[in-house]
Amino acid sequence: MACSFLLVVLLGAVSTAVEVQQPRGVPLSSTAACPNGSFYCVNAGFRSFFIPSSRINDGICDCCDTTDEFNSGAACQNTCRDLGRKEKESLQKMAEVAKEGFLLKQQLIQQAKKGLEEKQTKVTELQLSKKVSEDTVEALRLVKEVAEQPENEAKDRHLKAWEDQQAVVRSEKDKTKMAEAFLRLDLDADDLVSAMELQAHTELDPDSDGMFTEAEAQGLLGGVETVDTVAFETIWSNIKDKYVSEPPTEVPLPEDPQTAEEMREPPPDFDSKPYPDEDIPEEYEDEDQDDDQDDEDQDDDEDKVGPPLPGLEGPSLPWGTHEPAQEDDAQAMPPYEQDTQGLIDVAQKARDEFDEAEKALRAVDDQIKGLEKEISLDFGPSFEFAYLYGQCYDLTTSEYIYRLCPFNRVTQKPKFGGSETNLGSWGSWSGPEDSVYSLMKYDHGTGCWQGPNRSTTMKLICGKETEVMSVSEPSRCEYLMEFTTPAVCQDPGVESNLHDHSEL
Ligand code: MAN
Repeated sequence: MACSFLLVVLLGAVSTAVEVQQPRGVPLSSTAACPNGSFYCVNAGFRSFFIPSSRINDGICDCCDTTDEFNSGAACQNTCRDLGRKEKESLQKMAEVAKEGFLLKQQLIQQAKKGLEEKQTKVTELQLSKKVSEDTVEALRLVKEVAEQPENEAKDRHLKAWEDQQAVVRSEKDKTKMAEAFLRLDLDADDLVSAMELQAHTELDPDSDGMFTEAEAQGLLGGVETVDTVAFETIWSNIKDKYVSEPPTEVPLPEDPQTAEEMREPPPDFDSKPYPDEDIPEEYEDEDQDDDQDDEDQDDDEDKVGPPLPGLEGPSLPWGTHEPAQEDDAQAMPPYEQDTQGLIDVAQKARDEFDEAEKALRAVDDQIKGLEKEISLDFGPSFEFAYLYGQCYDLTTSEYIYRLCPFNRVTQKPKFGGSETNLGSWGSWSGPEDSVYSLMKYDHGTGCWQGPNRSTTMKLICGKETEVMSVSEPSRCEYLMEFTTPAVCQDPGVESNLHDHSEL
């Protein structure tokens, strides 16, 4: 409809050489009266563009040259020159940034190439150093193994001696208990334990049915009526786990002084020294001197086996610790002898040196791996992005602190406390085919509740500074970061998008 005016309305005054009379709303190159229902804003001094014909004379100034509102009475001002000037300034500014950025980019490229060469040289050096380190580790491993053999033998000897001594202590303790048990069981002090005497200890009832019969007692005695101290040794091993030392409620005390005297003597047939003295390892021999102390310590043990009976204090153990004052397990192994300790010290030194060498080798290896990884990354056609490696850039918004570590990862941390969220790890360059290095994709970040794993697209924009300009979340858990860097600045002489119509 609006186009019906077009052919009849010409621009008014033809006052200057640059002003052209033309049909309103039709580009000079077109002869159609109303091309595709569009109206052409010439916008001299700014950019020409089409608007839908429906916007003609709608009271809103669409063309900066006011030509769309020729019959609506709208008071439009021609702002084209102003807009053109501003756009020109802005484009000029961008061109300056691009120019400076492009210069910076050249420096980055030079640095990156130098850095790459240095890294390659470093890898070669480190590989040589790794070989030396490996040889050192192997040599020190041998030294260590040679030193550890006598060390282990000496430690084993020490441990064995300690265990043997512990076994003697346990055996002596058991014999003491056995002797005491015999005396307690032998109620009539005739040096024999009978089935009837055994019956007084109802805890020994084999079937624990509350009826400890004489036949059961005899069974425990091996089918005989009585056993002497020698035969009791066999019986003892069968009953000792159940036996409790508390004397029966009525213990008939021997009245005959002769018998009482005999009771003070240790039972004659128990061998209180089952191991010959010469078997005692030297390192434990001097413990004999501790007898007094040991005698005092014995009280603890006696609490467990009942009050001491006359004649039971005596059986001395071969290594001097003739009564364990406490549970066997609670006793600490004595310190190593000087010779053994010397061997341990030598072996320990060899171990420390070996560990150090291994650590040094690992460090060299890690360095090589790190450099090889860096060298293998795609830092752009001229390594212009290499300088971003190992760096991190933060942007704080009202809610979060975003951190971008190029070629590594992107994170989001709540500003007022809370844990960090991974917004993606370095994935790949992902710009369009003609500008692959304009976008970076970081993916496989922290899972989003009922959504995808978080990911970030980083848009690289030419700038003199390297910084994160903005962060947005266009779709839930999919982030977009705008990042300026000189590395994407193009040679400003090559292309220009400036369509300056100010000459029109
Ligand atoms: C967190 C942040 C947000 C994200 C939601 C999704 O709050 O990572 O960016 O949108 O989780 O639940």
